[in-house]
Amino acid sequence: MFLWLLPSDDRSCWRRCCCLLNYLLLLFVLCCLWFCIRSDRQLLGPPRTCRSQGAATNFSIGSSSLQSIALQRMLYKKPDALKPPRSDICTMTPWFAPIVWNGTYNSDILKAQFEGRNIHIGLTLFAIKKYTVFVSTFIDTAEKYFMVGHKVTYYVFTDRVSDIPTVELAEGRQMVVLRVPTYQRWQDVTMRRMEMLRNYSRQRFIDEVDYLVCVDVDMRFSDEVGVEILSDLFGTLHPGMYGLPRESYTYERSPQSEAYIPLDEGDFYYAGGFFGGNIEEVYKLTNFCHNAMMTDKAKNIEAIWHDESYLNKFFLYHKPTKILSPEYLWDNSFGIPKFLKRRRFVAVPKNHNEIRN
Ligand code: 4GW
Ligand code: MN
Repeated sequence: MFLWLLPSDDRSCWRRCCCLLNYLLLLFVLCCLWFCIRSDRQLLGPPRTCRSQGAATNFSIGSSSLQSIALQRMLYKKPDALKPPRSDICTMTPWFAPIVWNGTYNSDILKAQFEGRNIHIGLTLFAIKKYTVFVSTFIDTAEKYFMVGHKVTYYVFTDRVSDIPTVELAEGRQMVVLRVPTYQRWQDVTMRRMEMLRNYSRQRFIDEVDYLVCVDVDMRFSDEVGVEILSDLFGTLHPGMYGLPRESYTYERSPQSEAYIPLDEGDFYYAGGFFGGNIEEVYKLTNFCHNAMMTDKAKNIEAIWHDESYLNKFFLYHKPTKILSPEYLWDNSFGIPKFLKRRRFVAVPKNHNEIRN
């Protein structure tokens, strides 16, 4: 309003000055804006998109994505940092792989962790020659206890496709029967499982399932086996050898064999009848075992406990990330020791003469 007090020449001069100032201000704001956008790009690398979904925000940076999650309240018994849940058994290896025993984990917490991941588990079993008689009990009991509520595919390897019974399966579960060759020698029947698992891992399992669980067929499930067993690579303590000193483990002791383990080495004795993990790890395991067997075969040697000996060699130098206690592979002929709170997967007694001839 003071402009009106000035002479008219001076007034138009002031107007021009104000106009110029406005232009400069606009230029300054544009410069700032450009600078902000540029520095933001340099900090984050490739272009960034941000989607807002209520409370959750997802960022895609290049090919990876960062997600925010909704937190869920849960009520359960508090863990005690100064008191282990059980003191009668060992629950952790020196390489920090948990040993899974009843009473050491909370399955509600584990279930919540797996919820929404929609995992698919492959359970492999071999029923060659007369071992087809074990299939129906195996599947019936697995339907009741094995990974209930999860997607499961039973892969049944057999040379007698027509002997495999059709079993009614729960929703989300299916059976795939795979015809495989048989071998004359029984040692080859058990050992060649490694080769077939290796081949199918790279041909098929890698595209179909997230985890593989590879077990003996002469077994029945008699209690829950769930996501607590899952890990990148897991093995199981042999029910006959968990408490022994390493020198008495029945490892292969001949230095000529690929399965050789010296007397001063060894952590545990793992059972050949229950191992697994993700497909990459199961591939490494089965590929190693098969190749080691072939190397020995070329030298006309075979490890003392066949596939189990090569499995033990592999686990010694490529340690499992989780270990299952003998709850997961028990044989009632060993009695029922006090520490064994559950028997989840138990050997079906077999008439050796009848079944193996
Ligand atoms: C001796 O005559 C035999 S036959 C030893 C094993 C045989 C065998 C094993 C067989 O004829 N058919 C067969 O399918 N298998 C598979 O190998 C089957 O999945 C079985 O569970 C697995 C290991 O053999 P196994 O259960 O008899 O071994 P152990 O007694 O040590 O659990
Ligand atoms: Mn068996």
